[in-house]
Amino acid sequence: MADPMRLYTMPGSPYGRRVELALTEKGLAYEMFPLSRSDGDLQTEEHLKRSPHGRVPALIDGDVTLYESQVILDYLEDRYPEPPLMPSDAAARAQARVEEFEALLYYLPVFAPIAKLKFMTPPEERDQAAINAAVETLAGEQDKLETRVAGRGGDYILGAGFSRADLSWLTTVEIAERGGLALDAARFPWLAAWRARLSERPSYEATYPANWK
Ligand SMILES: N[C@@H](CCC(=O)N[C@@H](CS)C(=O)NCC(=O)O)C(=O)O
Repeated sequence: MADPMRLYTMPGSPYGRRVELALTEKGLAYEMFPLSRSDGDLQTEEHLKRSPHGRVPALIDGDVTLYESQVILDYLEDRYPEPPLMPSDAAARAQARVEEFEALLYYLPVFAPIAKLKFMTPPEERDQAAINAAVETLAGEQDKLETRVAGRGGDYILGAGFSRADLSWLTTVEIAERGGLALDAARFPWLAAWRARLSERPSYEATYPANWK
């Protein structure tokens, strides 16, 4: 039997957790290797060989070593197509990627200042007014997501079917919540109901970061 895959990530990383969710949804065996920025794990010679920019996630599958979460997800879909996490129709597949890019290229950069102000700053040095302002800016981005996906009238990000777009947005809105943007049903009713639905999938509990419990 092949060795389990090896996933190097930081607990809670939205990039790493979307890969963990995909591995779990596909029923693939993997071992987790949690890394710590503050312990210097991202800059070791060993990790830089796996991920030359000193980031997570990185995945090793036999003799294949990959970094960049989007590339890893594409590899998993190509190499282990069942069960599929992408729609079969070309237009719907493109739409799934648009949603992934919305999360990666448009939403997460708006979240980045919050990560810096909150997760990378000691509590006594945190500027709460700046955090509040950044959270409100992010809430504006999340309003756009709420309107777009609720407008599709389905249970999932693309509308009717569960897909990789759900994994990417789930990990993204949940890291935002850790940063202070509550997934409040009054402001984000569709997203709050969707998160409750996804949290009933076995993959949710299996990949929920231990340090968030
Ligand atoms: N484009 C990369 C982004 C990965 C990324 O930025 N990961 C963060 C963790 S959430 C990281 O490793 N940051 C390096 C650091 O914190 O020093 C991907 O999708 O894999």
